[in-house]
Parts: sequence; structure tokens; C-alpha cells
Amino acid sequence: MIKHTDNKALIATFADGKKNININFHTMKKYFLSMIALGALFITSCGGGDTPAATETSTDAVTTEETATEAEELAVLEITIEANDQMKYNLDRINAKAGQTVKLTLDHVGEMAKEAMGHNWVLLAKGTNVADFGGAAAAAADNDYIPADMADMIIAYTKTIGGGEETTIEFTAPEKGIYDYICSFPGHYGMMKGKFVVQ
Ligand SMILES: [Cu+2]
Repeated sequence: MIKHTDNKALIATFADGKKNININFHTMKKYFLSMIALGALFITSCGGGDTPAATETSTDAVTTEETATEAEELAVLEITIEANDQMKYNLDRINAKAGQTVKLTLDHVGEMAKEAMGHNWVLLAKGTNVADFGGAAAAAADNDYIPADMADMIIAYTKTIGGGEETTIEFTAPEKGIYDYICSFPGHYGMMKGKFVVQ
């Protein structure tokens, strides 16, 4: 039994299947044409003068960003660390960026001779035991307090200098992380140490 007598399409199907199909096709065709017209209208209204302007703005932003990144990468970090007769560095932390060229100057601002109060600056690889390295370095006087068999634990180092001298080295900052630096002159690493922080 059909209760929905207002369903003309259904009734039409029973009465004349062919006619019903035609009606439905005609309705659908009208519907699709309307959709196409609406779509065209939408595209037309969006294709105004605003779109090219927006594209230009975003291109400019990307270019500016790239230029800034390049400049940042090219910047050389120039840093001077002082060491004195009181067996101290003036810095306990140095910040750098991964891959950055670092130009580091060690300035011995004291007056004592290298044999009595020599200083250097040694940047150690991650995971290096500072006490073990310091102990080995103290026994390496013949190699400027750099233990030859621990080369893989050293990222960079300066020569050992006395009061009134200075020395400069250049190296590339390692990957992100926190590294120890010390003076490897006998007995100094406990007092003369700091963190080299790479971001
Ligand atoms: Cu020292």
C-alpha cells in the first residue's frame, strides 16, 4: 500500500515509467546547468585584482626570509676569552650556532710565564670525561698539553700561551648541543672551564 499520495514521482513510475524518467532527466539537467552557472559566477568573482597582489606579497616574504637565513649562516662569530694569573677565564659560557665559523681569541691578560701559569682553550667532544682528559693532558707537556692519543675527543684547541700573549683559532661550530671547554694546563681544568652551547 502506498500511503504517500503526494509522491508524484512514485505514482508516475507506476503510471508511465518512460515519462517519469524524462521528467527526472529534465529536472536534473536544469539543476546541473544552475550549478555550472553558479560555479562560473564564483570563479569570475574570485578572479579580480586581489589575487595577483596577494601572490606578489607572499613571494616578497619568502625572498626576505631566505636572505636573512643566508646572512645568518655567513656571519662569523668572533669571540675573545680572557685568562688571567688567578687561573680564571672571564667567560663560563659561549653561544654559537651549528655550522657557524667561530674565530676565537684567547687573551692571557696576566703577567706570569707560560711555564708557571700557561693557559690554553680546548673544546671537547660530547661525552668526553673532563677529568680523564685533564689527567692525560697534564702528562702531555711534550705536546703542549694536548694528549696525542685523544685527538678524537677534541673539536678545537689553541696553543698554550703565557702572560701578555694572545692566540687566535678558527673552527666550525659542531652540531647542536652543550660542550665542555677547559684549559688543559696541569691542574687548571677544575677552575678554568665553561660550556660551549650550540643552537
Ligand atoms: Cu690555564
